[in-house]
Amino acid sequence: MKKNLSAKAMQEARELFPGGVNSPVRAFQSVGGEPVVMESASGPFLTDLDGNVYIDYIGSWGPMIAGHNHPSVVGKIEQQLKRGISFGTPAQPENRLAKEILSRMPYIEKIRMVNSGTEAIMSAIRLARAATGRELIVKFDGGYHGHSDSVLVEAGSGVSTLGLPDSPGVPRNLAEKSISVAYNDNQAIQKVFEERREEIACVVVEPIAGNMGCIPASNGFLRLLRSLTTKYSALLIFDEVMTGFRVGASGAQGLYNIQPDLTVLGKIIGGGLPVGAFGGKKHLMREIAPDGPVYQAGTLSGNPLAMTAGLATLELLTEETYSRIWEQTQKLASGFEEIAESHSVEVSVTKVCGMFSIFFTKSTPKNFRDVAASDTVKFNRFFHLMLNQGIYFGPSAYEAAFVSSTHNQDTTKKTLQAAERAFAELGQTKPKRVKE
Ligand code: KE4
Repeated sequence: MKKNLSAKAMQEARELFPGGVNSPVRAFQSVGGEPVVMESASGPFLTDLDGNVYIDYIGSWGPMIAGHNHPSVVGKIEQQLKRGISFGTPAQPENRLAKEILSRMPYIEKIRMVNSGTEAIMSAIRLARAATGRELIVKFDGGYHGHSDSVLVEAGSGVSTLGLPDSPGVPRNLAEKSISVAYNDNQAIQKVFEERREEIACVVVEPIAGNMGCIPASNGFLRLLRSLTTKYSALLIFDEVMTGFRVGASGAQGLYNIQPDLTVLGKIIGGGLPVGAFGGKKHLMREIAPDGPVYQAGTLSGNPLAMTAGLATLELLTEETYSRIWEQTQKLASGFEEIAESHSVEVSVTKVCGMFSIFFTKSTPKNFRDVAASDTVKFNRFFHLMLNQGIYFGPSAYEAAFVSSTHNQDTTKKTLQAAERAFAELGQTKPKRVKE
């Protein structure tokens, strides 16, 4: 594949942005090699500056569940564009999107729109601390909730020792107000509540983790979080920035049928334009300014174009659409497992509707430590073997892959044919024909 225009563009970008990017994962530092610079996208495809076409499993990290540039989404954005880009006043597009979200997520009675998942989580944590009068935040190792200080903490040495800053610049005394424990570990979370129950303002969890690869929570684990937070008057915050309207019509809370106190959304609800949101029970949300004293604001919050793109995307997500997405997700996952096995390459593939991950390890990872113990070097080789055949996965073993409603049996077949060659290379065996 010719990539000299991408290389040239990256050379210029490195003079403009840290790492040549505006978000670290895009720099390929985890997988090595040179990032590819995209020129355009349509449906399940990305096209780079050199004209190479890729089947896209990033989907802009989740938002493009209806495929890139879906005509209906583009058309509705164009209509709104003619009426105005941003007013800084209340406007109808925000009402329309909020009504659609509340109709799909009955546990959200009131919502506040913001501009990113990070901002939504940061605001939800502020609300939880205000509503409970407590300060301690509990999160999970491998859980990613954006880059606000309170959630950029890593696990302390012991189970419930204080959090350590996960980045320079995060004040130690703030990091100490957060604890990070193992995901899917009932004993660990019970121990935290035994020792610190009076201090805990909230538990923040990805009900289906997507930032250590795709790792669904066990049903019992989420039910335990719900019972502990209820028992000790802490708030349960579901971070559904990634899973919201991806894994099903009502997100993960619909799949597990568990009611969080607050839900955080992003990605899909903006249809590819900057967005975030947090919402929950009315008695909590009325603490948010200007109804209540908890301050939260944003110049472009509720931006008419983002609201329009989000609503247009949600309107395309019917039960039939989800079943098509789930069908291709399952075909991809089982195809990867079969092909890897035929070349004696140990993989474990996790999947939920619209999301999957390929881990180079025998047993299915249940938490961050399991993922870190998998063969990430082999993942990196797999990533490049696929990229060079026009299949674009997230450039990190700790990211999920995303399936849109425009992926179909043809893109699945082409992806599995590429996987046949990639696993043959990894297993040093001969590639076989992928059955039709
Ligand atoms: P943003 O601030 O990036 O809009 O959202 C942060 C966030 C919050 N919660 C969850 C569960 C998320 O997955 C994210 C962001 N996801 C990453 C992908 N792993 C975005 C990609 C990136 O950082 O470039």
